Amino acid sequence: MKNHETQNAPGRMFITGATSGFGEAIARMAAKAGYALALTGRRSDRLKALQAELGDAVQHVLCFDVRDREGTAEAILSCSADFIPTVLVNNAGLAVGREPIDQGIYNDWDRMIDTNVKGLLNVTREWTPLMAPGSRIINIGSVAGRQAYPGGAVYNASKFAVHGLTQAMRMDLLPRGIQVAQVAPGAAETEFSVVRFKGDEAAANAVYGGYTPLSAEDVADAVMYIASRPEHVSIQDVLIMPAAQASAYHFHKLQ
Ligand code: NDP
Ligand code: 8X3
Repeated sequence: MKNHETQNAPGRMFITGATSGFGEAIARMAAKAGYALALTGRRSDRLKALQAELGDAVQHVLCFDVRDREGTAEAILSCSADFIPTVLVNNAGLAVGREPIDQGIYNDWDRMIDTNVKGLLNVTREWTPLMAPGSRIINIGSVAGRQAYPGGAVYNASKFAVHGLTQAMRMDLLPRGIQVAQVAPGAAETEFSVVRFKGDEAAANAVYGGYTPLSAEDVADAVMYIASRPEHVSIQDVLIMPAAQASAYHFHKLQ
């Protein structure tokens, strides 16, 4: 279903990690559907370029690192009083490295846990007290949060954490009428693998060879579907994979 305009009145969407990949695609689709947007990320040049493209739909551009608890709180506090999100998309995240556990790099581990788990918590803790009944939170998990794979340990742990947090948040926020959903994608071609392989483009491209991966727009479409359901409908969990991927480790590749 591509019509995200008719099911539910568009409101205000706060997107973490809007400078590339899923977040950027979500911002474009949400602007088209009539949402007012807050775009966030660490790269201010990317944020400004997207703001210029999307025009009046963008109400706030917030350049901050979700790992920085004080900076996150300040950025959220700087939003105007009339910009309390009706949809919070916790998307900012990354994988760094593919080393087995006995060769893991502490700094890589910290980056993943501090961004994917603590960053999501920082943003959620600041916004949830203010959000109104009928609002939604959409967490971006991963197939890596359902199935572990070799060389994925700490990324797996961080996305298993998102899976668990999504369930517990849903229970905690049920009495307040705030829905909590997870979109868990399989392999999608974004900047994700370039970041994971620390700028090694050949290694990143190899991840997507021999099959058609998901695009950022495929994942954004799932987020928009959840966001645009009528208020009484709660889509709790979407596992979205390329047709050529059956699990975290089963791919049908044509070489
Ligand atoms: P991208 O690398 O294209 O985008 C990641 C986004 O996260 C960027 O906008 C980046 O912005 C932001 N980000 C990263 N670290 C921080 C930070 N410390 N503070 C604020 N923002 C940050 O990757 P994707 O779009 O693919 O990834 C988005 C999410 O989807 C991640 O959570 C990822 O784990 C998940 N995912 C990705 C899959 C894939 O195959 N691509 C599959 C399943 C899940 P900036 O660098 O400007 O801060
Ligand atoms: C990203 C998908 O399979 O590279 O979350 O972990 S995978």
